[in-house]
Amino acid sequence: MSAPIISLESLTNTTSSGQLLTTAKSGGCASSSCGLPSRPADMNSAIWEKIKDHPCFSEEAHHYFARMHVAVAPACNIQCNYCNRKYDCANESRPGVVSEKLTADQALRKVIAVANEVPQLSVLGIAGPGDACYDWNKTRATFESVAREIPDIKLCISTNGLALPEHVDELAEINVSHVTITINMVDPAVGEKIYPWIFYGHRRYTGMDAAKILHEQQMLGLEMLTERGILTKINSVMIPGVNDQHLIEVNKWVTERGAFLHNVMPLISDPAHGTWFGLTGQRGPNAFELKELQDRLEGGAKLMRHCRQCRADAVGLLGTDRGQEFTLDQIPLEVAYNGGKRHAYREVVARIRDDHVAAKNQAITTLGSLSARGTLQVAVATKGGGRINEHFGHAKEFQIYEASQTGIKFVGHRKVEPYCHGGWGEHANLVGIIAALEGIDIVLCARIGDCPKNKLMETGIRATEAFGYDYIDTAISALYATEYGDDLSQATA
Ligand code: CLF
Ligand code: SF4
Repeated sequence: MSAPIISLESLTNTTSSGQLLTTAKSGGCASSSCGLPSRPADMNSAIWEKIKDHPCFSEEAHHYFARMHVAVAPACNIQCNYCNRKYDCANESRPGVVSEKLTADQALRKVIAVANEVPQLSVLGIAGPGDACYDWNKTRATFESVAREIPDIKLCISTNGLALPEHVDELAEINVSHVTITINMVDPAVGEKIYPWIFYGHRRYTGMDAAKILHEQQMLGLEMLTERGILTKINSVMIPGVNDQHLIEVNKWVTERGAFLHNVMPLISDPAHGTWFGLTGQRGPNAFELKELQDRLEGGAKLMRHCRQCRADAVGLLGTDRGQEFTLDQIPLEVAYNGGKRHAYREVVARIRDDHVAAKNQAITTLGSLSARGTLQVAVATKGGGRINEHFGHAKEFQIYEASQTGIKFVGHRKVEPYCHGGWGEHANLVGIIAALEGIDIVLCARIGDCPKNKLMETGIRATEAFGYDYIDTAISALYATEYGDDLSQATA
């Protein structure tokens, strides 16, 4: 493969917009020259405008754009059996995490500080640490003040849905364009196993009554959002033996009511988190069970498979949380917005994005031209930009792709502890990485040493840096063609 046209580092580590633009101009295939729009052929332009820079609502956009959360909404009106109130809302966040709670003014300072430093920033989300609709005044005040300072940032919330209907009109009025509702059931008999109580209309409900009210509010809220053209994502926590089979029914209900995306998340159940499910031994699904269910749900609302179960104060590209760089104590009391880096970055992305899509289309054409059948499971180390641009030893996660003659599908990610520690390899972490890569045929990365490469090979997992900095799809299609046509050892030597 050819040398990289553009690297993510050149986009995000340079400080002057001039440098950014020079980098883009030096690229090989200019966006317009490919003659292909980055908008998918089966998507209308109004939807595309809404998702093209939202990293959660578009898998393609998550290679380029970042979200940040501000933890301004601590209060919650329900109890989920997978939640411990000492931690953030587990409907949208990795359980067991505590975020720095902010006032609306503090949140504004933080958003400006991040927007000045993180050019990929495109979305501000409020995902707790409680419920964004129940703790409405803080949510609204935050969105209004941020929108005044940074008008082009997209506004996004996550809610359990109970208080959603009463705020839908206000959400539309203040231009909240994306809403996530966590819907784990459409049958109150299932719901009462997940929700011990809710607080609604100034009183507490339990059992079937609680689950029935929650269900009705969630469906009403979803329908109201659809009517107003606000894009919706449904999060469902997959709880084996409780709602795993039932999520097929949930998928049907939400698809009928206009949900754009369905994100099935694995229950993370650790006794140390002190949740009801954690303490009573309720297990979460493994990666294979999750994928099997996701595959069965294909055909309804689009499926999200790239969720990272973020923190309620997450910052950055999905999978690379920079939140610790922007704690309140590191942000000046007075901070003014400067959109220079963000605008320069967007210009660069606009130029390279169609090139990326053209590469994807070429990869699909290559696969479609093969007569062979079979699948290839590929793990990729990447920092973003759709390229293989991370060293094996630095990777905190691997993106997983499944290649077949019909195309290349992103099927998820697997988190790992990085192998490399200041120049030397940590054997225990390599053992964990090998376990996390179970079922993978080949690992693609920018660099890998002989030691980890040989250890992987001993367990039947090949690894190569031969495609370093290439587009992921281009590399995988070439590998697949070699695997099912010629000799893969040529590619991995
Ligand atoms: Fe945040 Fe959620 Fe908006 Fe995204 S996260 S409120 S939709 S901006 Fe995204 Fe994070 Fe998954 Fe959420 S990866 S947990 S889906
Ligand atoms: Fe916890 Fe979120 Fe459920 Fe409230 S909605 S109980 S914060 S997981």
